[in-house]
Amino acid sequence: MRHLMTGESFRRCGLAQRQFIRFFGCVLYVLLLSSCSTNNENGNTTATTTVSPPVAQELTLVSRPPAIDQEMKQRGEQDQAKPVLRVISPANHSKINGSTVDVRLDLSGDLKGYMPHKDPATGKGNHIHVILDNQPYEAYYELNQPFELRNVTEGKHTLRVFPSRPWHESYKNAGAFQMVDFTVYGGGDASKATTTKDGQMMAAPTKSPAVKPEASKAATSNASPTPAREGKAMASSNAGAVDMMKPLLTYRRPTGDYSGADADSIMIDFWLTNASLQGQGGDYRVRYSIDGGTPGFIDMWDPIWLTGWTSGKHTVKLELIDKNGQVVENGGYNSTTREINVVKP
Ligand SMILES: [Cu+2]
Repeated sequence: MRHLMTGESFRRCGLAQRQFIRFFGCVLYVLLLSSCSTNNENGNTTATTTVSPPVAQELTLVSRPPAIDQEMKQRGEQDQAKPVLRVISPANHSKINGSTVDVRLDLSGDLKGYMPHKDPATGKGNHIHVILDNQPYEAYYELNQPFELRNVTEGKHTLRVFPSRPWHESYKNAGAFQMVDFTVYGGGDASKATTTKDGQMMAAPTKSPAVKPEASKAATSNASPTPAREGKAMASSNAGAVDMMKPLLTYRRPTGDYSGADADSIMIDFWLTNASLQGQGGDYRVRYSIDGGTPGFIDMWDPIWLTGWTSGKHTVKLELIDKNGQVVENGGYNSTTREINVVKP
């Protein structure tokens, strides 16, 4: 009897406890919800926290910004040029000893005055985009001397090059894009410091943290009294299993930092090889997604501009997809995500 009573009271007690826990849980949940929404509101109004993105972002497609239209007019017929590049070095399928790879290019074709050169006053100008493997591109301005890819790791690599305008929109005529592969023996060691030709330290060991592009660029520009060659200490990477005969999407822009007027509308630009898009009678589409959001599609091979960016870091994903919406496999290059940093006043 006593036994039963104890058992029953125990069960009752257990029931009461469970109900209490449930009730308390609900109260906690409601409290959490309200505190979350309060935090969000604070985040929205101050916008100084590092939450990315801090506010909802609504991007809109816009046409080429008027400032660029104006610049195009001032350039005369240059934007109708059909520049043709040829990679002299590294030769396709070549073997290279050591971690520095000289890129030498030959530019020909119907140039209409197009010539890569950095204007010292503005720091801008026509340039060539140089892409090692599937890393972000590097800008190469003065073709009379080679561009040095430094600290290139051992193994197989791809190099992609194509001419660009000062606002980083690429020329898309036949022959503008070139791609080669090469293999490095005794390449760069990620644990060793990268130095300039004079042996001057230009970057800390790339192990951790990775070399910051801005830091190495700054170091290059004032490395020595004699103007240093254009070049860049490369991040560690190797070629994907790319088939040069298969459809290939080359991610170009956006990349890096955007501030001031540059952050108003940001261009997505890419190169397409062995594929035509559905708006031009082909089978393929380019799918883009910002911050992992609802994807958009590009069916004509032209740059697009998106406006409405909020301050902070954003990811941009660009993919080449087939009729069935599947990413076209080609060494992993046809699906690329880059992080950009937008700074708005
Ligand atoms: Cu560029």
